Amino acid sequence: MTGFTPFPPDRAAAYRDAGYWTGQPLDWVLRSAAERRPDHPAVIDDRSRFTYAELDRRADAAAAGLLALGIGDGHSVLVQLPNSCQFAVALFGLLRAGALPVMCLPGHRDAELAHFLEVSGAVGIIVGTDAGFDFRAMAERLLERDNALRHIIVDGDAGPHISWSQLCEGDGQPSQLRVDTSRPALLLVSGGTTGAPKLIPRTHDDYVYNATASAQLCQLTSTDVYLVALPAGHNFPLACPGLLGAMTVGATVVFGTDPSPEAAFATIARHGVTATALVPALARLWAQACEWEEQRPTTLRLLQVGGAKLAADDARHVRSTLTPGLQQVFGMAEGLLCYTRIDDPTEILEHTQGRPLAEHDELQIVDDEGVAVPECEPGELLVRGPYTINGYFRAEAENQRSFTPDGFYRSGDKVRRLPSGYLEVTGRVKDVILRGGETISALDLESHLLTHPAVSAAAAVGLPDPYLGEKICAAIVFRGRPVSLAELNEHLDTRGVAVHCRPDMVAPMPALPTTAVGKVDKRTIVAQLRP
Ligand code: OOB
Repeated sequence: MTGFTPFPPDRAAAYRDAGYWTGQPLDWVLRSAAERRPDHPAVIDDRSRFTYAELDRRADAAAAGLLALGIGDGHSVLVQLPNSCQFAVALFGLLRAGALPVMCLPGHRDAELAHFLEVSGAVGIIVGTDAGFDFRAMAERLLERDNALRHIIVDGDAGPHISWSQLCEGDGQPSQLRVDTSRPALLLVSGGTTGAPKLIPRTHDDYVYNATASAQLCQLTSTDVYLVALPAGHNFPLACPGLLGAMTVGATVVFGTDPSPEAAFATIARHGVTATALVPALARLWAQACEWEEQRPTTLRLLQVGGAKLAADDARHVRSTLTPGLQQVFGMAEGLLCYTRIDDPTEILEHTQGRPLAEHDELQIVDDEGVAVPECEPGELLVRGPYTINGYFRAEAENQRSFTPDGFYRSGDKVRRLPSGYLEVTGRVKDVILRGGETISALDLESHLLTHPAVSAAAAVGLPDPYLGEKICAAIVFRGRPVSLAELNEHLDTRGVAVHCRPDMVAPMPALPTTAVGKVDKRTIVAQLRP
């Protein structure tokens, strides 16, 4: 496979010797659960529920259907399905056909998908039909472009295209594939809010480890019920431990399609959900909703929050309203996962973003010159390890920038390592505002703004200014009546925020624009506010 950077042989051997990589293909996660607990509920959505044996059989049927179409053996296929049992059928069906699923999110649109098609050379796309957007029409537009796309497969009304449910109808048994587990099992898409999204090849070996070790760390067991609240194709709900991790222990996975507190709380109550993963904006909303929703989550024992920085005040609020079992997760589709541990003290749970999953995760925290910074000092996080990629898929120029010569991934995240070994994320290397010769950390300012009782969400961005270079704009969602710039700055004054770090303007917004997984999308904010 061209454009895939494998792990170097010496490190691969070390990870095998140390027991991280077991040589199991990713679809084994389902096969082995089906052997151990055939009659246990595996996946549930609003329309259906399958036991492990049923899901296993359906994945086989899907694989046979895909192979009959000529899709298999290294072919890439874009998967853009809503959270549903069919998401799981499609993922395992593709794996068993020997195809390479590209995990798109329902929020992706023409520009992103066209890019994924071009880079992956995908021959097929599997889309759904609900969710208030015409995914089928988008797939048709993509088919007309110059790419390798040949098959549009639709779960729902397929029109002239291939019906997913018909494709899955047979009872064919695909022949047992011999898989090289050091090769990619699937392609994730990068969550970056800057530049074109990149494709991230995750190998069978590293992703099986990712899911299995995460489930172990979170102490998941077969009695757990995991709710997929974020888009299922994102690494966090997919494998940290998410859907795949839940399967490694034979737990039950519930697919939610509406993460609003009202809908999600009802789903949690109906199915006795014990664990889920959210981005901070949703966790904050769920915690606030406990004030007005009658039905609150009572069964949740593990609430993972990650994808962006969770403010300490929000962490405390989440723990007091939703569950004391808050877990902060600092992760990336490229690999590295940091988790707080279940029995960590309050200080760690509320003020840090966890520590690495694996003993063999190698972290460096460096300054602009690439020199290691002293403990507790912020610097850029570089990482390599048993489940961190060694290069983006078919992105030579990007790889030159994003990886050091000895194979460390430059995360672009600014962190400090505390004496406890835990990390605190202090911002993005590039998420700074350059105002009149000063460098202002956007994350820092946002965390101060969020402490004002009238501020529901905040994003600090730099806007061009003829005198200052950039001026500081605070895009803010207010609870009720907007607060003036003067009043906000008074509040920042009482918190001891330096004068040059205070906003020059406030832009009230009904909601902050978000990326496909629900993180604040600053590029769009700047585009909206630029004069
Ligand atoms: C997760 O993955 P991605 O690929 O969508 O985004 C990764 C980036 C990180 O590089 C970092 O900038 C940011 O998202 N991030 C956080 C964070 N968790 C992720 N920033 C501050 N605090 C955190 N806790 O977002 C992701 C993947 C797996 C598990 C969890 C999150």
